[in-house]
Amino acid sequence: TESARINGREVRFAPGETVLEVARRAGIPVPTLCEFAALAHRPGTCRMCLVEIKAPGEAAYSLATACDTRMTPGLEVETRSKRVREARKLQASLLFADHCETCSACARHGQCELQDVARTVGLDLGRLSGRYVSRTAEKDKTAALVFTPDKCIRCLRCVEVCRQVHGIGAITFEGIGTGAAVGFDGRPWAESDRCIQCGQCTLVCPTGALDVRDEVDRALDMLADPEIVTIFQLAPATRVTLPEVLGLAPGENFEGRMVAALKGLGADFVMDTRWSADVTILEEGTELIERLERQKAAGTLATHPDTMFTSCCPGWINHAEKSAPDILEHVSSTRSPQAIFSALAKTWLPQSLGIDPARIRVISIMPCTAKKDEALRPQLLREGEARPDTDLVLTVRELARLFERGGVDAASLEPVPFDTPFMTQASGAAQLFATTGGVMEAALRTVAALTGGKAPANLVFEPVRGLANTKEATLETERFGVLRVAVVYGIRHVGPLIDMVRNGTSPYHFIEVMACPGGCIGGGGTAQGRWRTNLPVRQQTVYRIDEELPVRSSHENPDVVRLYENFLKKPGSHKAHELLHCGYTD
Ligand code: HC0
Ligand code: SF4
Repeated sequence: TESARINGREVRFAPGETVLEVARRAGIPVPTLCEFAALAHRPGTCRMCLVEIKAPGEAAYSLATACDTRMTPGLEVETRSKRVREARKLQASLLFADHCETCSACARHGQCELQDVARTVGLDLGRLSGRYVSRTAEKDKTAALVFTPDKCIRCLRCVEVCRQVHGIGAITFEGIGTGAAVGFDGRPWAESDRCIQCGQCTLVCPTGALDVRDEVDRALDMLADPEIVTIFQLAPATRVTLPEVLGLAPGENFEGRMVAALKGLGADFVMDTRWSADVTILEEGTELIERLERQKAAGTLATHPDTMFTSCCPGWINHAEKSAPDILEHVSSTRSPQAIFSALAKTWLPQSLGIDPARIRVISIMPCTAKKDEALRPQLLREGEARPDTDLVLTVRELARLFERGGVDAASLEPVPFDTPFMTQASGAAQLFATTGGVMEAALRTVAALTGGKAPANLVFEPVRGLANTKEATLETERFGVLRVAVVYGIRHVGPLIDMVRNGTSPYHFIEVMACPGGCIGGGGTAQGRWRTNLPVRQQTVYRIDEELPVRSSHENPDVVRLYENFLKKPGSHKAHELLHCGYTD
């Protein structure tokens, strides 16, 4: 290591480190806006990290951006001189010159990185404030997301996250002067032929420029209407991602407190998407086994597998439809657990409990923004129905707002169990859906049991665990010999697998795809800013919940067995196809 000085204090550093990295490690905060460490993103555009530097032999200090200036031996760095403070203050006021200051009505109010920087530098608004805000810029909305151009500070974090995670470049930098902002190929966002609505860009945006469409008031209206029976479904990942949105540390299962808070707000039923994840495994597993039987009969099972992709991630489905429609025949027709839950909440549940289905509103709580988009898919409309089975989808961030607006403090409540014996009981396998590899592990547990497969004694399939982008595993079965599977997240990493399936060289019988880093625990509806750093803890919490549940495999869930006995007859039945499967748009 080499040595340099920051504010007169000696610091050690490794060659190649930036002034910002060394300062951070030394506990010396430097304000930043465009820089995002987890993406190694440091375009130097916001210029908030200005410091003074002087190399050995130089007579005077000069200003430099700490994020993209490399530390050199003997460098003298000043982070709080008067010149530095004045320069940062000026830079901040330039950022506010074309920033629309409707802060009190902004979703990020109170946890906005631009507000934080303004406070750090002691912003003096002066004559520039709001002077160059574009008067024509309008909000650009999709079913799930909202872009407010005059809140964009041109940090390009969103461009980078979309490029690094998905490699599809759905969001780009457009326009000039004060009109410059990110955009979507010059068209309205909803008409992008690349964006998959994953919401990753909303996780890294430092201001309220990119965010989820706020539908909290619609939920409050439904809760307040005495004619409406509200049924909430809580997605597998929501219980492990809510704590961070509430400002707490990750690592706890918040399920019981979520139920308590929703009941406190007047929810009629609070149920569990994990239950329908178990149903998904029975339908998708049956579909897989039927496909394998056909390949066995044709003699192609070992040589030319007819690969099947999972279908539960709506970001992945959007991508397949927009950019790889020719492989849709390889995508499972089984609906996602969200859609399966809602279809049964509008049919089996009211029939069993004697409720008029017309009074029911299903509200999903999801870690995902694309689930709002999925809920509106025309393929999920039941015949003769005008209203989608899933009436409303709230992300975890909106759930926190629902609690705040509704006046409940979820963190302080005593945990309460789910509502009825219907549609709440879940296996550990269903909890695993929350993370990359989890749908696969759940499927392997059940497929092994149904085909004479060799599952590990503790039911933990290690090769599909962890946070690697791409994973592989095999399962030895009596009925089909060795089955090969793959697990992938990030659209960037699914490309090579799509190519293999296209050109007939895929060795895989089954592939799980999730769009977001780490799967749903890294979904676009979770806590902003903490992207990636907290994924390992969220994932370990998921694994722990699986181990704690008495039933570990989907086909052993007694409430799912009852669903088939009383209503659907068997997995893959005519009725199951009508309610629990769907087609796609190519
Ligand atoms: Fe997921 Fe799902 S696991 S996509 O990640 O399959 O959003 O949590 O709800 O539908 O169950 C998200 C999470 C779900 C669905 C389930 C699947
Ligand atoms: Fe890219 Fe996802 Fe944002 Fe669309 S929603 S622009 S795909 S990061």
